[in-house]
Amino acid sequence: MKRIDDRFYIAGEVSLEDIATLPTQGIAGLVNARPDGESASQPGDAAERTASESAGLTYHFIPVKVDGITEQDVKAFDEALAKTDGPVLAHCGSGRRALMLWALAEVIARRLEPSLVGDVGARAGVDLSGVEAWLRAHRPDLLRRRLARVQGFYEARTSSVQYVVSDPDTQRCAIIDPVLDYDEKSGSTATRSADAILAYIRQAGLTVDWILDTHPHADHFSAAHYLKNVLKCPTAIGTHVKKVQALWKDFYHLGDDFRCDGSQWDTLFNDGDQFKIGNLNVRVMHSPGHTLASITYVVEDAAFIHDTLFMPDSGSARADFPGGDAAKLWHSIQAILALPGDTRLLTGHDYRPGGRSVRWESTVDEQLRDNRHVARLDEAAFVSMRQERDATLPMPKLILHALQVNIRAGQLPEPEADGHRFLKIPLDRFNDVPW
Ligand SMILES: N[C@@H](CCC(=O)N[C@@H](CS)C(=O)NCC(=O)O)C(=O)O
Ligand SMILES: [Fe+2]
Repeated sequence: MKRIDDRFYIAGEVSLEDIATLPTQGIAGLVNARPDGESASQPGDAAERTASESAGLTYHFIPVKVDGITEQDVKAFDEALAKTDGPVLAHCGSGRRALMLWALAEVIARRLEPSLVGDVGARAGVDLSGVEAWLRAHRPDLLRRRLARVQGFYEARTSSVQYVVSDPDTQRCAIIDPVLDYDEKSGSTATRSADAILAYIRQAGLTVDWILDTHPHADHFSAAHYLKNVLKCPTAIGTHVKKVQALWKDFYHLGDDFRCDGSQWDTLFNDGDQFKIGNLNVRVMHSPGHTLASITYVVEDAAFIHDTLFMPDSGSARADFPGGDAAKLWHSIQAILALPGDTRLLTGHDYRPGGRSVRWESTVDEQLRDNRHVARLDEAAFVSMRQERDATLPMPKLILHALQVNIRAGQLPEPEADGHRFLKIPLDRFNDVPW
């Protein structure tokens, strides 16, 4: 007898003596999933029913063959478990059909992710590959990845795209890469962009679970801090932001009171971390190259790829900021392009080549076919193209303004004695760069 969880156990063939001892092992019900006459030694339906009843067990006969399980069988099995007040033992010849019925019932009731069925089988030492085949044949809807609802917001001053990704079932959402407006000519800040996101969230009736940044931006201020104050919900970024903080602490000659431990965010994500937005599954991919700390959020069928790839006609992000690395960017891009071909890719900027109208969504297949920096190129060609091009690019207009704010999770410098905030601009830290 193998324990699957507190309420469910499986076994291969059982004898009438075994059945008599089940109540002493805490079992309240028996499901017999084995058709009569499969082996000479099996007691069979009638004898097992009598033995169960005299032991005080509930008894259900749901005979199935591996290739012949019907939806009706799964339903009957689910009801048998629901009707039994206590743990159930299900058996067949080896336990495999018993566990298949259980896994199918759990998946259909949405208590178990189809992708986790294999792990259940591995833990029990049972081959459950038949479950996916069954789902493909009978319930393909359950295998389809859930669709994330994505709303993009274009911020024209810095050509940035901000996102709200939400779960249509639960109305929970995350905000990704929100911009705090800044006019460098007057030194004015504003929350117009962030407030437009808040208005959408309110109008759509969404609840915000997360404020996420993909990387410490070099061209605009993050609105994460402002939104956290309004929404009282956690902020997050990639864990390697600590290295970016250390790098820029030196550039800005910050004092020891500036902590390079990422504590300015509530959560720091590692490569492979998983979390949920409502019922949507999110997986974090470390995507360095543009910055040391860049991450991609893969939300079901939508990946927020920030500054790795732009739209196919625009190519890719630069890799020449402190901590940038063109070869690492190539590998990060390859990992993104290894996602399923219909994955929606949501980029972090659209510089509208040729003045075309703004676009921010592509797919893996489109990028593989058309991206002008990546399609049909190898790593060496990409790296030399990127390095040549980066050598011609002036620093972003706001890089020195933005990083000192963004390494503090979007918190502006504290006001000085006169009540005003000041930015600090290091001079002559970037030499030999185009102006
Ligand atoms: N002109 C823009 C340039 C911004 C910029 O450098 N953007 C980065 C992303 S943060 C990039 O990858 N640009 C690619 C390119 O310009 O080719 C500015 O001054 O803000
Ligand atoms: Fe960027």
